[in-house]
Amino acid sequence: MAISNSYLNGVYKDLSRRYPEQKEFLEAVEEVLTSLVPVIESDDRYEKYGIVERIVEPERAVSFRVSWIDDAGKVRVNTGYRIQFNSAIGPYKGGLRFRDNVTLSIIKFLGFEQTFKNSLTTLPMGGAKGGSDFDPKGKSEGEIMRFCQAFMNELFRHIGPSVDVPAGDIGVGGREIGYLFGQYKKLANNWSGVLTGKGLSYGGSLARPEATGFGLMYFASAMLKDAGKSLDGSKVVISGSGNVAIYSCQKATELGAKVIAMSDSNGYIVDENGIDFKIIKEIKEVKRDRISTYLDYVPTAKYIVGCEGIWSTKCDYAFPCATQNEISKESAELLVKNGTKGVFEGANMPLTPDAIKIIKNNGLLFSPSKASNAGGVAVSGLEMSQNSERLSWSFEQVDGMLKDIMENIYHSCAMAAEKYGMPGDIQAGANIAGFLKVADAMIAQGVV
Ligand code: NDP
Ligand code: 2IT
Repeated sequence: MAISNSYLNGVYKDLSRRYPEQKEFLEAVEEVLTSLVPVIESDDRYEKYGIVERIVEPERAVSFRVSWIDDAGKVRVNTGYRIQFNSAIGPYKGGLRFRDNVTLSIIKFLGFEQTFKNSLTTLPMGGAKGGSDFDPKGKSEGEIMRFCQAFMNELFRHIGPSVDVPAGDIGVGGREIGYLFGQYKKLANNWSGVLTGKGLSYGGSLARPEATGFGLMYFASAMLKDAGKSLDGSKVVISGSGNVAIYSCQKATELGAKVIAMSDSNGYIVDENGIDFKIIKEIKEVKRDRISTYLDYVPTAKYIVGCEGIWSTKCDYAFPCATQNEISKESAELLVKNGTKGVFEGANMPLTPDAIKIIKNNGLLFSPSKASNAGGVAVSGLEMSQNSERLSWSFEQVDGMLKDIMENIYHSCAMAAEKYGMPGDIQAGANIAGFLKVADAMIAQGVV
């Protein structure tokens, strides 16, 4: 369906002509541009200064060869990427994803989304994303370290504390950030906060591991409060069992919800008594094992093969925290049929466009990832501040700031939606509020 504004539609059509194979990137751009119709129609400066055609094109995109040697002595080659999308409001900032399905399209969609997400946090951070089609799963410690070093051998010349500050994402956690940081320091001969998500003993921030999951629940709580509802006493389903999912499970439980299902890419577990996040942490962060082994700890739980089936579990609120497009139209229909009252995105773009339509048309609450998962990058921004002033703040201080930031994001999305005639539409509000700050900075800085 065409976007109902000729300028926006023209930009989108031109982009689809140039990058027809970049499915995820085009999906993300279409979603944002569709929300911007009332903004473009109420202010002609955005068209006059070519803001939309500039904002959909990365300022710089680097693709590079990563060569490393596996434990058997064989030379292996992967593709590395860093897409520096937009630096209007601050240095490029965004995670690195290591997973076998990584493509240029996926990194571009993530970098594009990051630009608006970072703007919503109110902290001075531009948008970027990077990664590689390397999957740490099943690799030895030595292989992971050698891969991270080889990746940084190229990346180091493109980053810096006031240039571009990468962090983690799927497949990149504290362990990988440590190896990447060590190699950066060696090559650059410079000890600076060039990555976030660092270990506590070398410049990391308290509450960064928890930030995305905790932030998601702070955001959902603010949205539910406005709707006269609460997580307390509710049944919740969270997909994934990685960084975002684990700390979402912890905070949801602390707020009185019962988390009854979680998954990995092989299948999902159901525990009607409430999943203990400490067990998931042990399985995934310490043993690096499969979620099916939850049954060794809780024999009364159930394990079902296949990950998308998790959305057939009856719950009050759903939190997709695994990966893009994990909720299809059919899964969205199941959620509606089962009486789910809200869907809050923890992963980036976990609902397909059709699934979002079904959720919204049936009156469920819906929060888009660029708003509700902004807690991770927000605390990354706070880690950068702490590194700059060479101090470290207490857990309570960082967690308190995170909660304030997430509540502010919710209110600024709600206000933008209201102002542009779409009250309650947090998806549109997030796109508009995120866009305005970046677009106004781009206008002020001229055509560059
Ligand atoms: P992790 O690598 O820590 O965890 C990813 C989890 O998702 C793993 O449990 C993985 O299982 C599972 N998974 C992957 N694909 C599927 C699938 N198709 N169905 C079910 N489970 C699947 O990544 P993160 O938790 O860091 O990231 C999760 C999502 O959150 C991503 O979309 C990421 O972009 C987003 N995000 C992350 C932030 C962060 O700070 N880390 C911040 C904001 C967003 P398996 O073990 O089988 O691979
Ligand atoms: O998608 C995301 O916001 C992240 N993976 C976190 C990025 C960051 O720089 O902390």
